[in-house]
Amino acid sequence: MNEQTAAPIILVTGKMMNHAIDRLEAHFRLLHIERADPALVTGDMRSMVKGVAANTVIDAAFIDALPQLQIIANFGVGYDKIDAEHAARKGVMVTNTPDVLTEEVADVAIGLLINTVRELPKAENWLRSGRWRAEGSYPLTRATLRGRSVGIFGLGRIGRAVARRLEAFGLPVSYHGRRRAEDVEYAYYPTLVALAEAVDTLICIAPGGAATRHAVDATVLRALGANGVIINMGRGSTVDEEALAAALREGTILAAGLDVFAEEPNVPEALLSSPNACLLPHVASASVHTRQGMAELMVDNLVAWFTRGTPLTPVAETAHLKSTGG
Ligand code: NAP
Ligand code: 8YV
Repeated sequence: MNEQTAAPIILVTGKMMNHAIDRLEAHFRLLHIERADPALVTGDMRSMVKGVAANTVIDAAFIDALPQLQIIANFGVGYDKIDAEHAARKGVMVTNTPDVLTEEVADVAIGLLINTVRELPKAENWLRSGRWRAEGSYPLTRATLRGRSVGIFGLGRIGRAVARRLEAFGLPVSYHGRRRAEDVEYAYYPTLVALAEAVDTLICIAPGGAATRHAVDATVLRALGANGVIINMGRGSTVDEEALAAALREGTILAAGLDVFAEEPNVPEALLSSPNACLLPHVASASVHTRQGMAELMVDNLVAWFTRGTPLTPVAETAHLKSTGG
């Protein structure tokens, strides 16, 4: 595939880091599109594009606009932006980037938890703005990690890495998912409300999509209680942001730490102005080390598909598909 004329054509959607582009260019011929909009698909794209390297939404209409498409390689482990069910129906493989970001994201989950509970960003601002010198020590934080009990919504690869860290912090862990995990001893709750009732700290690291949309709603927030802290690392869509802003405002819960939002990069004003929300711009995997690892796995999936007909990390919806070659 190094021979440029024989190399398959890959369409890169959205902005992709240079490391990914360099690795893609070593194996493929590339075309670029700003966003995956069927109206922007040219005749050349229609007739030649066999793979997509995706960093944008890829919906059914875009998949249909590329009749030669064989594979969509997503830059990221969460693939709620890709219509994987439609891809499966059309025989189009979808891959994601699991594992290579697990520990990094778990590190940031713990960092965000500590920042939220112990108010470290606000304390730093206190120092930088001269208030330490002018007014004295930063006020004692109302909250502490000590004595907390943590529930994890989505005990998958990242959820487990977070749980291992929490164990080292001496905090009890329990979880909710669609099924009990037989290989862990953490307490399992069959509903999210039951989990929220049992803990005072909820860490969400479940995938986005229809099945989890607004899973964290006003009822779950009430169940978490007045000492409650919620950390969302998964997807913004899993939390009802309006209900969350109201819960923060009214003291239904104590604080929230959010790395993800429903309409990124737009963050609701009610959260921006909330003094007890600690907000990050979706940075959990955003180190050079980890983003390069993700880029490599994304490209390796494309290379494996076009050289041997099976990708390294297919998503569940398309794992059964076989390459027909060509
Ligand atoms: P994973 O290993 O597939 O874990 C997902 C977990 O969620 C599984 O334990 C699954 O358990 C549970 N789950 C799935 N659907 C559910 C549902 N409808 N209700 C309740 N639980 C459900 O994935 P991962 O590698 O840990 O990544 C998890 C998510 O983190 C990604 O999908 C992505 O959205 C997010 N993420 C965010 C960042 C960031 O930068 N903030 C970075 C990486 C990943 P069951 O199958 O037993 O239900
Ligand atoms: C990335 C992520 O920020 O992997 C995921 O699911 O949310 C993050 O690692 C994102 O995919 C890159 O755009």
